[in-house]
Amino acid sequence: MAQLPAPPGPFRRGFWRSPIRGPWLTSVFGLVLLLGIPVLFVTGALSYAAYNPSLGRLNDQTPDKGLLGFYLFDWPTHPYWLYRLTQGVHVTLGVALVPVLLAKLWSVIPKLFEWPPLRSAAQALERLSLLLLVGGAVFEFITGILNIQLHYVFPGSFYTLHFYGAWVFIAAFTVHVCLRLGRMTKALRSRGLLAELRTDLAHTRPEPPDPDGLVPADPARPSITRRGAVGLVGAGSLLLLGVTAGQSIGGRLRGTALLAPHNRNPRSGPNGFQINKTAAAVGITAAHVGPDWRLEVHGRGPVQVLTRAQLLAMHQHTAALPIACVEGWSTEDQHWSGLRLTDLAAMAGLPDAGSVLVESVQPPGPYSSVVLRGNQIHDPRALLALRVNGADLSLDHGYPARIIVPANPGVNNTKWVHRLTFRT
Ligand SMILES: Nc1nc2c(c(=O)[nH]1)N[C@H]1C(S)=C(S)[C@@H](COP(=O)(O)O)O[C@H]1N2
Ligand SMILES: [Mo]
Repeated sequence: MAQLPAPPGPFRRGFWRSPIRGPWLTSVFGLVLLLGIPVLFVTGALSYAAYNPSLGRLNDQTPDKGLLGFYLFDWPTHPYWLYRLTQGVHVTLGVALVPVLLAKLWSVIPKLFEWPPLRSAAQALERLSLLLLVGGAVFEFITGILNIQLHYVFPGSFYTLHFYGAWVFIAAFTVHVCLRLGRMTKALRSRGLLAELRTDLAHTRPEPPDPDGLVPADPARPSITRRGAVGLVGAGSLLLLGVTAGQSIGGRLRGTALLAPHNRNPRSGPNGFQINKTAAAVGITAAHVGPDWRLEVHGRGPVQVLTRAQLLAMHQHTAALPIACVEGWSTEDQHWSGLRLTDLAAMAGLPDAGSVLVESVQPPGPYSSVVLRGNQIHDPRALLALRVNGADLSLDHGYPARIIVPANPGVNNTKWVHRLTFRT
């Protein structure tokens, strides 16, 4: 078959001239991703499980997940900091891996312009899998970062996009690893890391030609060493780590989380910890939560309707629990007090309640209501909180009453609650 000559520009091998591009450098970045991406995938899958998606549409924005939900399990309430840890790792690691991902893509870019584009059925299949791999990676990183930076640019649809994207990506990633692991280990063995870190610019030479065509046919003079390239990417990752991790670790480090939207305690005082959505932002007015506010408790038997004063007159319980948001930030433990959900279930005539529908006064929409599971109701630290750190809840933290449950994703700790419906 006659072969068309490659069009000028990036499709010609002579276009890509970086002398450090080659299997070794690609494999160094590849190895870091090989270690990091499974952690991202597992913590992400856990984050999804933490929403209790099997409890129905209110919790789950991905009702058609089908087989992809095979691994779901009842999200535990122990240890109480579990979601703070898994989601903090997910977000921090995801942000820190961005420079590595970009470097890896840079290192293999000549492959994108392979010519001829379709040589054989096998090669076409391989290119399709690479498209899913690269597309999947870029898609997951972009949707994740948009979500943490812009607070739910796609309310409702983020989970769906990020969840399906994750499965496509991890499938392509697994295929890629199976196909390339051998080549990667060989490439890593071809040069010693320490020797490479000691090589200066004058001694930086291209790798021997490789079957993938990463090594340039017509190398330019080096302008950076491999040590420089690895160091630059590593420094970029460390910098991102340094300006992100504080939002999850908290304490003195909180102020270092310059990249995080919630890097600072908004105020001092008992209610001076992170606020996700303010009352004003979701349309809560004084009328919703003024003296006419009542808590309705539904279950078996007559509906209980209670004022805040009546709730405060009941036996109060306390729990020290953080708020941990899907965006990756979390608070220190706050000291909440209020009524145990398990006591409210008993009051509703369902002491063995298997789930509870929590509804807020917020106009229906994302995060205005949620369903919690039996293990969350019956944990003695699971509260309908009325006060925090010794003061009444502020309006922005959910006054008159909010949910706080150990290890629960922040988004399921509904604020401004006005109705609880317990079910068997
Ligand atoms: N009714 C209602 N409750 C809500 C939200 C909301 O938008 N509406 N946001 C949730 C989210 S995403 C988080 S992270 C926590 C944050 O609680 P905080 O603002 O008190 O820190 O509240 C949750 N409760
Ligand atoms: Mo959140």
